[in-house]
Amino acid sequence: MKRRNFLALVGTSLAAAPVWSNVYSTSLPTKKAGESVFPELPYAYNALEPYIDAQTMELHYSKHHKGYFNNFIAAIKDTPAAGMDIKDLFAGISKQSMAVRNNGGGFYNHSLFWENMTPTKTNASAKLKAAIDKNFGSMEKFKEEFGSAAKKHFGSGWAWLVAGKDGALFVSDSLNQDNPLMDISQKRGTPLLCLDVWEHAYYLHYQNRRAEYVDNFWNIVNWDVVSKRYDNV
Ligand code: MN3
Repeated sequence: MKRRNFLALVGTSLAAAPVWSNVYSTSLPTKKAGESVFPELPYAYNALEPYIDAQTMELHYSKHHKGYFNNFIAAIKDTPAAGMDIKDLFAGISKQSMAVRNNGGGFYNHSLFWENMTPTKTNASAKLKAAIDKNFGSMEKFKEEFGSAAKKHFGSGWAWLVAGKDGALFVSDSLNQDNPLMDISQKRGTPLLCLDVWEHAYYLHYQNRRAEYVDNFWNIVNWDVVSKRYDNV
Protein backbone atom coordinates (compact mmCIF):
# COMPACT_ATOMS: atom_id res chain seq x y z
CA MET A 1 0.00 0.00 0.00
CA LYS A 2 1.26 3.47 -0.83
CA ARG A 3 1.94 5.77 2.07
CA ARG A 4 -0.71 8.21 0.83
CA ASN A 5 -3.33 5.46 0.90
CA PHE A 6 -2.20 4.34 4.31
CA LEU A 7 -2.59 7.87 5.63
CA ALA A 8 -6.03 8.14 4.01
CA LEU A 9 -7.04 4.93 5.80
CA VAL A 10 -5.65 6.29 9.02
CA GLY A 11 -7.81 9.37 8.54
CA THR A 12 -10.87 7.17 8.07
CA SER A 13 -10.20 5.19 11.19
CA LEU A 14 -9.70 8.40 13.14
CA ALA A 15 -13.17 9.63 12.32
CA ALA A 16 -14.60 6.33 13.51
CA ALA A 17 -12.39 6.06 16.54
CA PRO A 18 -12.51 9.34 18.49
CA VAL A 19 -10.85 7.86 21.56
CA TRP A 20 -7.40 8.45 20.10
CA SER A 21 -6.43 12.02 19.28
CA ASN A 22 -4.25 10.74 16.45
CA VAL A 23 -3.09 7.41 15.15
CA TYR A 24 0.27 7.64 16.85
CA SER A 25 -1.05 8.56 20.27
CA THR A 26 -2.34 5.24 21.52
CA SER A 27 0.64 5.13 23.85
CA LEU A 28 -0.74 8.29 25.45
CA PRO A 29 -4.56 8.09 25.39
CA THR A 30 -6.29 11.19 26.66
CA LYS A 31 -9.93 10.17 26.84
CA LYS A 32 -11.94 8.32 29.44
CA ALA A 33 -11.59 4.55 29.46
CA GLY A 34 -15.36 4.14 29.35
CA GLU A 35 -15.48 6.08 26.06
CA SER A 36 -13.06 3.70 24.34
CA VAL A 37 -14.09 2.44 20.94
CA PHE A 38 -12.82 -0.58 19.08
CA PRO A 39 -10.20 0.71 16.59
CA GLU A 40 -10.30 -0.08 12.90
CA LEU A 41 -7.48 -2.19 11.53
CA PRO A 42 -5.23 0.15 9.48
CA TYR A 43 -4.83 -2.41 6.66
CA ALA A 44 -6.52 -5.45 5.11
CA TYR A 45 -6.34 -8.86 6.80
CA ASN A 46 -3.97 -10.15 4.10
CA ALA A 47 -1.80 -6.99 3.98
CA LEU A 48 1.01 -8.40 6.10
CA GLU A 49 1.34 -11.70 4.24
CA PRO A 50 3.51 -13.73 4.00
CA TYR A 51 4.74 -12.71 7.46
CA ILE A 52 1.32 -12.75 9.12
CA ASP A 53 -1.35 -14.77 7.30
CA ALA A 54 -4.85 -13.42 6.65
CA GLN A 55 -6.64 -16.05 8.72
CA THR A 56 -4.51 -15.38 11.79
CA MET A 57 -5.01 -11.64 11.31
CA GLU A 58 -8.78 -11.94 11.02
CA LEU A 59 -9.16 -14.21 14.06
CA HIS A 60 -6.70 -12.20 16.11
CA TYR A 61 -8.37 -8.85 15.39
CA SER A 62 -12.05 -9.74 15.11
CA LYS A 63 -12.21 -12.43 17.81
CA HIS A 64 -9.33 -12.04 20.29
CA HIS A 65 -8.94 -8.26 20.26
CA LYS A 66 -12.71 -7.64 20.03
CA GLY A 67 -13.23 -10.02 22.94
CA TYR A 68 -10.76 -8.12 25.14
CA PHE A 69 -12.43 -4.85 24.17
CA ASN A 70 -15.96 -6.08 24.95
CA ASN A 71 -14.89 -7.62 28.26
CA PHE A 72 -12.95 -4.49 29.24
CA ILE A 73 -15.94 -2.21 28.63
CA ALA A 74 -18.18 -4.62 30.55
CA ALA A 75 -15.69 -4.80 33.46
CA ILE A 76 -15.46 -1.00 33.94
CA LYS A 77 -19.11 -0.17 33.20
CA ASP A 78 -20.65 1.91 36.01
CA THR A 79 -17.39 1.89 37.99
CA PRO A 80 -14.98 4.80 38.70
CA ALA A 81 -12.53 3.19 36.23
CA ALA A 82 -14.84 4.19 33.36
CA GLY A 83 -14.08 7.87 34.05
CA MET A 84 -10.32 7.45 34.21
CA ASP A 85 -7.73 8.08 31.53
CA ILE A 86 -6.50 4.64 30.45
CA LYS A 87 -2.93 5.71 31.23
CA ASP A 88 -3.94 6.55 34.82
CA LEU A 89 -5.96 3.35 35.06
CA PHE A 90 -2.87 1.34 34.11
CA ALA A 91 -0.70 3.36 36.52
CA GLY A 92 -2.95 2.08 39.34
CA ILE A 93 -3.82 -1.30 37.85
CA SER A 94 -2.80 -3.13 41.06
CA LYS A 95 -5.96 -1.66 42.63
CA GLN A 96 -8.22 -3.02 39.86
CA SER A 97 -9.74 -6.47 39.27
CA MET A 98 -7.98 -9.08 37.16
CA ALA A 99 -10.78 -8.64 34.60
CA VAL A 100 -9.85 -4.97 34.17
CA ARG A 101 -6.11 -5.73 34.11
CA ASN A 102 -6.31 -8.59 31.61
CA ASN A 103 -8.94 -7.15 29.29
CA GLY A 104 -7.80 -3.53 29.53
CA GLY A 105 -4.28 -4.65 28.67
CA GLY A 106 -5.58 -6.90 25.90
CA PHE A 107 -7.58 -4.05 24.38
CA TYR A 108 -4.76 -1.51 24.63
CA ASN A 109 -1.79 -3.71 23.69
CA HIS A 110 -3.39 -4.98 20.49
CA SER A 111 -4.36 -1.42 19.50
CA LEU A 112 -0.66 -0.51 19.72
CA PHE A 113 0.40 -3.72 17.97
CA TRP A 114 -1.74 -3.25 14.81
CA GLU A 115 -0.47 0.31 14.50
CA ASN A 116 3.19 -0.58 14.78
CA MET A 117 3.01 -2.88 11.75
CA THR A 118 2.65 -1.99 8.06
CA PRO A 119 3.14 -3.62 4.64
CA THR A 120 5.02 -0.46 3.54
CA LYS A 121 8.76 -0.08 3.98
CA THR A 122 9.51 2.54 6.63
CA ASN A 123 12.59 3.82 8.45
CA ALA A 124 13.29 5.03 11.95
CA SER A 125 13.60 8.81 12.29
CA ALA A 126 17.09 10.24 12.81
CA LYS A 127 16.11 11.04 16.42
CA LEU A 128 14.92 7.49 17.17
CA LYS A 129 17.89 5.94 15.38
CA ALA A 130 20.27 8.05 17.46
CA ALA A 131 18.51 6.96 20.67
CA ILE A 132 18.67 3.29 19.63
CA ASP A 133 22.37 3.62 18.80
CA LYS A 134 22.99 5.30 22.14
CA ASN A 135 21.04 2.79 24.25
CA PHE A 136 21.75 -0.48 22.42
CA GLY A 137 24.89 0.18 20.38
CA SER A 138 23.23 -0.20 16.98
CA MET A 139 19.92 -1.05 15.32
CA GLU A 140 21.14 -4.63 14.81
CA LYS A 141 21.99 -4.98 18.50
CA PHE A 142 18.59 -3.59 19.44
CA LYS A 143 16.87 -6.13 17.17
CA GLU A 144 18.91 -8.93 18.75
CA GLU A 145 17.91 -7.87 22.26
CA PHE A 146 14.25 -7.34 21.42
CA GLY A 147 14.13 -10.57 19.41
CA SER A 148 15.76 -12.50 22.22
CA ALA A 149 13.21 -11.17 24.74
CA ALA A 150 10.38 -12.20 22.39
CA LYS A 151 11.82 -15.65 21.70
CA LYS A 152 12.74 -16.46 25.30
CA HIS A 153 9.57 -15.17 26.96
CA PHE A 154 8.00 -18.19 28.66
CA GLY A 155 4.31 -18.66 27.98
CA SER A 156 1.89 -15.97 26.81
CA GLY A 157 2.94 -12.34 26.73
CA TRP A 158 4.56 -9.50 24.87
CA ALA A 159 7.98 -8.03 24.00
CA TRP A 160 8.40 -4.26 24.26
CA LEU A 161 10.65 -1.34 23.34
CA VAL A 162 10.04 1.22 26.07
CA ALA A 163 11.09 4.80 26.79
CA GLY A 164 11.73 5.13 30.52
CA LYS A 165 11.02 8.22 32.60
CA ASP A 166 14.65 9.31 32.21
CA GLY A 167 14.26 9.06 28.43
CA ALA A 168 16.49 6.00 28.15
CA LEU A 169 15.22 3.21 25.90
CA PHE A 170 15.03 -0.38 27.11
CA VAL A 171 13.63 -3.77 26.08
CA SER A 172 11.29 -5.73 28.32
CA ASP A 173 8.77 -8.54 28.19
CA SER A 174 5.47 -8.86 30.01
CA LEU A 175 3.22 -11.70 31.08
CA ASN A 176 -0.28 -12.22 29.69
CA GLN A 177 -1.72 -8.79 28.80
CA ASP A 178 0.39 -6.70 31.17
CA ASN A 179 2.24 -3.70 29.73
CA PRO A 180 4.97 -1.20 30.76
CA LEU A 181 2.40 1.46 31.75
CA MET A 182 1.12 -0.77 34.56
CA ASP A 183 2.29 -0.24 38.14
CA ILE A 184 2.88 -4.00 38.48
CA SER A 185 5.67 -3.79 35.86
CA GLN A 186 9.22 -4.08 37.14
CA LYS A 187 10.42 -1.47 34.63
CA ARG A 188 7.87 1.15 33.69
CA GLY A 189 7.72 3.60 30.82
CA THR A 190 6.03 4.56 27.56
CA PRO A 191 5.67 1.72 25.04
CA LEU A 192 7.13 2.49 21.61
CA LEU A 193 6.98 -0.93 19.92
CA CYS A 194 5.34 -4.22 20.89
CA LEU A 195 5.18 -7.77 19.60
CA ASP A 196 2.50 -10.27 20.64
CA VAL A 197 4.07 -13.66 21.43
CA TRP A 198 0.89 -15.43 22.50
CA GLU A 199 0.53 -18.62 20.45
CA HIS A 200 -2.70 -17.25 18.93
CA ALA A 201 -0.54 -14.61 17.20
CA TYR A 202 1.44 -17.10 15.11
CA TYR A 203 0.49 -20.76 15.62
CA LEU A 204 -1.70 -21.27 12.52
CA HIS A 205 1.15 -20.28 10.20
CA TYR A 206 4.32 -20.94 12.21
CA GLN A 207 3.16 -23.70 14.60
CA ASN A 208 5.88 -24.01 17.27
CA ARG A 209 8.42 -21.88 15.33
CA ARG A 210 8.10 -18.69 17.36
CA ALA A 211 11.65 -17.63 16.48
CA GLU A 212 10.76 -17.51 12.77
CA TYR A 213 7.70 -15.36 13.54
CA VAL A 214 9.86 -13.01 15.62
CA ASP A 215 12.58 -12.74 12.94
CA ASN A 216 9.95 -11.99 10.27
CA PHE A 217 8.45 -9.21 12.39
CA TRP A 218 11.25 -6.85 11.29
CA ASN A 219 9.88 -6.95 7.71
CA ILE A 220 6.63 -5.30 8.81
CA VAL A 221 7.54 -2.93 11.64
CA ASN A 222 6.07 0.53 11.10
CA TRP A 223 9.05 2.69 12.02
CA ASP A 224 7.08 5.86 11.19
CA VAL A 225 4.70 5.02 14.02
CA VAL A 226 7.47 4.02 16.43
CA SER A 227 9.30 7.28 15.63
CA LYS A 228 6.13 9.35 16.22
CA ARG A 229 5.54 7.61 19.54
CA TYR A 230 9.08 8.49 20.55
CA ASP A 231 8.50 12.13 19.50
CA ASN A 232 5.45 12.19 21.81
CA VAL A 233 7.21 10.80 24.90
MN1 MN3 B 1 -2.96 -11.34 20.83
